[in-house]
Amino acid sequence: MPTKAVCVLNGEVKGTVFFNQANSTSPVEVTGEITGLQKGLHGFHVHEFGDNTNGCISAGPHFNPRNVEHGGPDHDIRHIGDLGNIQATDNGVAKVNIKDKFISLEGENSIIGRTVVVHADPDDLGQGGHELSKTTGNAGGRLACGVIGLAKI
Ligand SMILES: [Cu+2]
Ligand SMILES: [Zn+2]
Repeated sequence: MPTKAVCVLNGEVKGTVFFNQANSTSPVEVTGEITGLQKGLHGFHVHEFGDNTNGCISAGPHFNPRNVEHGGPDHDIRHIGDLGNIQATDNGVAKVNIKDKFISLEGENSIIGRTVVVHADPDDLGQGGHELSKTTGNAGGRLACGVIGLAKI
């Protein structure tokens, strides 16, 4: 049974992201568009809590049920929520087109009810040598966020 989810991002930038998983062991396809960004790379993560009471900061740290260091989406050692970067073009639009094997829409790695955050700066994928590289990728402020919810199939 496929599962679908959606996240509407609000803040200094805006966007909508869709999640689609064909079955519980399939990768999750993440698609969508974010607008109003500065040109370049922006960290793009699933954070632990579906809580926006004090803005995006209430979403807490990266979703990390395995309790390991931050990494890039292609790394074996990474937070479940580490989806890497999205890239905005000259017009400030970033198209999202990710296929990820770590996140899920069900089970222990489920991202339903958690928060997508788009950051001001690039995620260094754990390799920047900054004191924050191994926890956040040093991706800077939280430009927009939204809670991931189930969508109609
Ligand atoms: Cu983040
Ligand atoms: Zn992380």
